[in-house]
Amino acid sequence: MIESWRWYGDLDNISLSEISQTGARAIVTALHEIPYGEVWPAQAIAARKARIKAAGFDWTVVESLPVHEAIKRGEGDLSRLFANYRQSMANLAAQGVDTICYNFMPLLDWTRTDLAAPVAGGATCLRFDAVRMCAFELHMLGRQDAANDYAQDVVVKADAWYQASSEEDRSALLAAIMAGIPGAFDRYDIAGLRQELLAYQGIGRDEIRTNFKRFLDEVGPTAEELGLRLAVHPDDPPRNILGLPRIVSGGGDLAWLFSAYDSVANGLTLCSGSLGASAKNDVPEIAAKFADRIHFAHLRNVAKEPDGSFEEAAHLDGDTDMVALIRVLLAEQERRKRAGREDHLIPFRPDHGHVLLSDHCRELVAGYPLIGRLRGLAELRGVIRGVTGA
Ligand code: DNO
Repeated sequence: MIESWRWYGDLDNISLSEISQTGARAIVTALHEIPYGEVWPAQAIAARKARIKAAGFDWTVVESLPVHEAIKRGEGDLSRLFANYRQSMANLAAQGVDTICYNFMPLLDWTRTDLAAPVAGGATCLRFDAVRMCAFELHMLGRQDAANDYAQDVVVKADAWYQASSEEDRSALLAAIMAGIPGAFDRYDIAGLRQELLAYQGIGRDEIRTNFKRFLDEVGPTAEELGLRLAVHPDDPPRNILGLPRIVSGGGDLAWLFSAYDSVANGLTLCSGSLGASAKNDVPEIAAKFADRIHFAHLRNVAKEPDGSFEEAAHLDGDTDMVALIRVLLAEQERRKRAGREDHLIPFRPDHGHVLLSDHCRELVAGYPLIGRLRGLAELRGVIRGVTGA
């Protein structure tokens, strides 16, 4: 497997030379400074590639090439947005960036309610708390229907949390929920969020599926021509958020997605933490079922709670059997190798990580600490070497 590391370019306080000390050999990045929907210029991609190469890394996976909200909503004349996406794909392909991670989550990307939940010994982790998410939706956003999306006892606890909360608690909650949106664009306040939700009115699961299929029909053939692989990132968490349908949440969704546009170019970012946050998902089983569509892997773990809350566990702890998952990925690599594929190695990155030790002393992108991910990478590397016997 190819050890990779997510780097946010100039928005990242972690330098490429620090990353080289982790032993990772590939960088996963994006031109986060370019607004969604605009073309990624060939020169900007080439400059980023050269900078990464000069630091001794390869750049073959882009995370993410974002899909504009208008495409997810299927709104208006989308020809310019599709053409721009295809042009960015061509510009990436010209630089040898051949794997495109993206998502089709409406409005928000990964969603947590707490960016610094305590872990024994002084570390912190990311947490999704069903009670606080419910409080946010019901009381801060005023979305009455949210009561149907949570168990009754969660709704009761959410009322209590809100009544007892301070202004500071509420703004920390909003900031945590917004933290998943990468790059510098599109963070919302409550009024902005309400406005954006209005734009999704009347758009249900079927409509989002139709719009997703349309996107694949528009960009899939280009991916095939250019030799690119599209790798959709599953919903995180795998449940509807703010009442907006999420349609890449489990095995059934993936089966639909891969048949909606049946091509190996239409593939998956196997994110064990996202899929693993639903009790319905057996991650190693899902990985085995769709192995030939896995173009990239995010490896991390979560510990789930009965009410739908979960916390990010250390990479080898939590509910997903990471060793079993890695066995599946290694078996798929072997299959590709036997089939004569030169590019049989699957890139993966240690996803997220606890904030550990000196991580507390610097400002870092939420979820992406240096030491926490270094620990994750070291543990995953150990499992991979152990399983392969190398
Ligand atoms: C979270 C990430 C996601 C991912 C996007 C891909 O840490 O895994 O934000 O980059 O969903 O489009």
